[in-house]
Amino acid sequence: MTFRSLFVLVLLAGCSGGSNGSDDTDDTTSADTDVADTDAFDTDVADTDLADTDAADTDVAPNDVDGDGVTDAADNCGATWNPTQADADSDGKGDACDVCPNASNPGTQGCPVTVYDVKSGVASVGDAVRLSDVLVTAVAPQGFFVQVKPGDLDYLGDNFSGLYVVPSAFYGAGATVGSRVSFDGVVDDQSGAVGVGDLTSFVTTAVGPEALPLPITVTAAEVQTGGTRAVPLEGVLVKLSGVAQVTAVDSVGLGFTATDTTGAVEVGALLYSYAPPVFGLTYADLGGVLALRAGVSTILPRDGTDLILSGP
Ligand SMILES: [Ca+2]
Ligand SMILES: [Ca+2]
Ligand SMILES: [Ca+2]
Repeated sequence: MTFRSLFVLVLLAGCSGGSNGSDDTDDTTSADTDVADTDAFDTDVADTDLADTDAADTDVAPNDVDGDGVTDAADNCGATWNPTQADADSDGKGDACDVCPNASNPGTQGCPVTVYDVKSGVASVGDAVRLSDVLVTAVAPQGFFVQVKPGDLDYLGDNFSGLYVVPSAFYGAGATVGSRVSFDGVVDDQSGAVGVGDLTSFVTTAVGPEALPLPITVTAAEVQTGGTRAVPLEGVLVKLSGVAQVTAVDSVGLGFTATDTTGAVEVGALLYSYAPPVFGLTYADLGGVLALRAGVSTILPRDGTDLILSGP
């Protein structure tokens, strides 16, 4: 018998003993089983099971959910495997999970964005964002509109230049028309229009009041619900180019339908309680902030200068 054959025989004998061979009645005692299972030759199932439930295997997971070797409490991306913990902007959010890895935004501070980013979809609903030095164009009972105006460093045109901001319980109250403000908040879907809400900071950077951007001249057809400019100019100051007539009056509130030669658009009183509209009245000037209200593209006059009756 060669040495190799002898080795195999010994191995087989070991397995037989570990699997409760009938020739070994002592195997049912705990002492005997323990010895067999820790035998160097023993590769049976029982031994593997013991290894899987031993302390070394289960100690790692509870406080390092992503298994990157950094405990949850110290991990700068607790749910993302990033053993190097690289954090280029040193804001405490690791590069692997930092939405803006090169723009410091510690804590609840949002990533720096422009109004255009929010309105054109560069930033997504749910993103924490920071808007800086934007101009307040109108103040509503429960929020305010901001807009980028020609001459601003980040001005990129009329489209997607305005949005509505909903303050939180602690931040955003007290915005005034013509002031510049900076704030952190979350991109939200405001009944179909994209804006910013849930503010986590708010500061007035310049009281002003600064001159507001001139209204964009539009037709009713362009800004009515589904019109070609209704979405791009949502949140932007607009003004109808021609005379508009009251062709329908809402049964509740002061809302009405204004019709020019191109189409009909809804007008609402969110920002200004004007005199009740009368069917057939005509306005030489009709303007305000264009806003999607309950799914309806609506012009919101800000004051008397946005609603000027025509002729006698
Ligand atoms: Ca970890
Ligand atoms: Ca991690
Ligand atoms: Ca970072």
